[in-house]
Amino acid sequence: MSRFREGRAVLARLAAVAAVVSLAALSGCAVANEEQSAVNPAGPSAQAIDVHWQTMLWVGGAVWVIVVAMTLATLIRRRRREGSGGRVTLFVALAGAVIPGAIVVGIMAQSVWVLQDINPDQAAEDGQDQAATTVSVRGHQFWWEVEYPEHGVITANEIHIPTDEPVQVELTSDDVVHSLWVPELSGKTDLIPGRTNTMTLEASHPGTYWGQCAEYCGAQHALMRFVVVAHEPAEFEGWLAAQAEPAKEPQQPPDQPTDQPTDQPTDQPTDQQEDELVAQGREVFMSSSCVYCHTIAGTEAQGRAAPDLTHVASRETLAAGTLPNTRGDLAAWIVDPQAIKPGNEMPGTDLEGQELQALLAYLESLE
Ligand code: HEC
Ligand SMILES: [Cu+2]
Repeated sequence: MSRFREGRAVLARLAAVAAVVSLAALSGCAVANEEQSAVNPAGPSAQAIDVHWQTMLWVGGAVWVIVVAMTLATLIRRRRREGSGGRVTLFVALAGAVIPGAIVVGIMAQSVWVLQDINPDQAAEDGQDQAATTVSVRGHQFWWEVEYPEHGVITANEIHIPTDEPVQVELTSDDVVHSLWVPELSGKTDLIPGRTNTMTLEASHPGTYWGQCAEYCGAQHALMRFVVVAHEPAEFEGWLAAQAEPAKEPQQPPDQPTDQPTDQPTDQPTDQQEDELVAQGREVFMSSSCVYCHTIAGTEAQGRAAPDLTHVASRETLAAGTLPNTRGDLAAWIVDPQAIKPGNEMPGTDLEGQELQALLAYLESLE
């Protein structure tokens, strides 16, 4: 085989490999998790980013097709035409420098414009809709503290916002660098210890949008998830008001025995039995180590190292999107959080039986 033929065979093989790899990469995009898709924008920032992404995809795709077609044409065409030096030089200048240069400058200009567009400081300077709601988010290994400073509300792993209104989000971190990303609503912004970054979240429709820590922050980085819940504005006000309330105190069971004997065997606990269980669970919580890390507003539990549990039962998930918030999963979490999310900051407990049941009943009453 001549040198020339050999070279062509190698080139052809390379082109085939490149084509297969590109197709595989593209199909990877197509099966991306539907819950966190940047190409399914649900707010203005994500929309601007999506337009930019589509531009890069289609322009880049067109360049790729043209280059591959020309490579194949060169491989198939055997004879080199002589005497067309001038045209070749022009072609090299256009296709090698002028056109790629124009594409790169165009895409850069668009990306600068998109960055300006989604920058909250820029929006404020332009006097565009000033954010009426401010949320502070503090990153922790491996969960999110969410505070509404003007309303005295603290929650965790859920950011509730009203629809059709830019919400200013102030970001900082307690330990290492994290990054907040809700692909359907906006781009990523880092949470950095000792400084405050701002971003805007805006959702055009009510719904639940999944987000994710997007900066590797330790063993459980992948289980540092959260949701943004967008409400109609009136519903949002209702949510804020409910969250601003201190925790519901258990009903004290009446001292006088009622006409219904409590030891009567039933499958379902009566309301009174449930109330007693909840009151007992409050005791268990307040006399356990839980109080050193967790706050339950209106009680003596005022720890700040862990998610606020004042309204934990109103949340959709436990441990930053790791588990659904059901009684069974709550029990599994409390008994052995290290088995579920190894390396997280919560130790296990040896509570069991009646005490555990009571604790679960109490936590589930915290709506
Ligand atoms: C040393 C501190 C510490 C102690 C003690 C502790 N926790 Fe936690 N707890 C945490 C941390 C940190 C998290 C968040 C873990 C994560 O998601 O990475 C957490 C998460 C939770 C959650 C999930 C909250 C949510 O919204 O995701 C519940 C419920 C909970 N703890 C209950 C308890 C109970 C009940 C006790 C006492 C038996 C207890 N914890 C003791 C630190 C602690
Ligand atoms: Cu993180």
